[in-house]
Amino acid sequence: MKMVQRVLRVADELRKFRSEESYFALIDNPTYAQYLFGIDSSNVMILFDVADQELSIAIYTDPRYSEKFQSIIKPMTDLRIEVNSDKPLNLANAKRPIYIDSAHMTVANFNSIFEGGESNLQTFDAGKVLQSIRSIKDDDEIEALERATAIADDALLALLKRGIVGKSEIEVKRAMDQLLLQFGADEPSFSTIIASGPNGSVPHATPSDRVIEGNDLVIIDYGATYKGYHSDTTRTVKANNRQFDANESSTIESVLAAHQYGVTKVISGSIGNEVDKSVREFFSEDERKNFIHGLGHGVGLEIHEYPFLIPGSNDVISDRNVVTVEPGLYYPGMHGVRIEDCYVVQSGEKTKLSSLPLVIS
Ligand SMILES: [Mn+2]
Repeated sequence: MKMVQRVLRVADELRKFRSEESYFALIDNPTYAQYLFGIDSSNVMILFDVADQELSIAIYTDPRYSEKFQSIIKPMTDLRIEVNSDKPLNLANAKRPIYIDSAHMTVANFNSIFEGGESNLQTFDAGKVLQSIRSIKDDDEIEALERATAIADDALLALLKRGIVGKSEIEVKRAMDQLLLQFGADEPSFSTIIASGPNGSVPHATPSDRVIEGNDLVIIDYGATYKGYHSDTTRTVKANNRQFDANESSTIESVLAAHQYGVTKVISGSIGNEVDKSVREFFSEDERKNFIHGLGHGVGLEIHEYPFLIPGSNDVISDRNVVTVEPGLYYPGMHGVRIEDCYVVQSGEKTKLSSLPLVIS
C-alpha cells in the first residue's frame, strides 16, 4: 500500500536526519495528512515519536476527521499509530529535541503545544527535510499530475476553440473554470489568470472587465487539481488566432528560447538559484530587466512547493521532482509573454507534462 510506504519513508528520512538520538518531529500542516494518509482535513497534527530507533505516530485531530483517520490506519498494522480527537497535544515537558516545520507552525499553536515548557526545550526546523521528501514523487503522484495536466490541456483547447475575442477577462476566466470542471478537474488548481493586452505586463494580474480585442496578446495561466495534485501551465496566445506581429514574435521567440534553455538546466543535483540565474543570464541585458519573477517551482499537493527555482533558493533538484519552468517578459503599457510547463525529472531525462506546443499559433 502506497500510504504505508510513504509513512515509512518519512520516518526513515527523519531517522537519518537525527540518527544519533531520540526525538519528536511534529508536522503541523494538513498537506502531510493528505500525503501520508490520503485525508483532506483542515485540522490535523502528526507527531512522529522516535525513541531508541522505535517509531510511533500520534495523530491529533478533531471528531470531524477522527473516524476517517481510524479507518485509514486500521490496515496499517505494521505501524504503531494512534488517533486522538479529544486530548490536546502538549510537549512542554518533552526531554528530547523537537523538530517542527517553522514555515507552517503558527505562534498560537506553538504557544499552546509548548505552554509551561522548561527553558531547555529544544526545537529545530525540519521544514526543508519534509518538503524535499514530498518533492520526490512516486508513480501514483506522477500519474495524478499527468492526468491533471491533460484535463487542463483539454480545457484550454476547448476555450480557444470557442473563442475569446469580445469577451471580458472575467468572462473568459469563468468559462475556463467551468471547462476545467467539465473535463474532470476536482477544481481549478488556482485562480485562473487571463491577462490581455497591456494587462499582460503584470505577471499575476487579476482578470478584469477589460474586453479582449482581436489584436491582443493574452496570457492564460491555468491548472486543474486532480486527486489533490495541481497542474500549472501558461500559454500566451494571439486572441484572434492570427499571426503575431513582428514585435510580439520577437518577445515570444526570446521567451521560448529562454524556456528551452531553462529546461536543459533542470537536472538532478542542480541548485534552485543557479538554474534561475542561468536563465536570467541567457536573456539579453535589456530583456533581463523585464523578467520580474522566479523561474519555477515544484508542484504536487501544493501548487508552489519545494524545490523553488528562484533567486536565493538552495533547494536541490532530484530525480522524480516535478517542476515548472516559466520565464516571462513584461513590457508595461504593451504586453507580456510567459511560457510555462511542468517537467518530470528522471534519469537525465525531462518529460514535459503538457502535450500542447509551447507556442500555440
Ligand atoms: Mn507556476
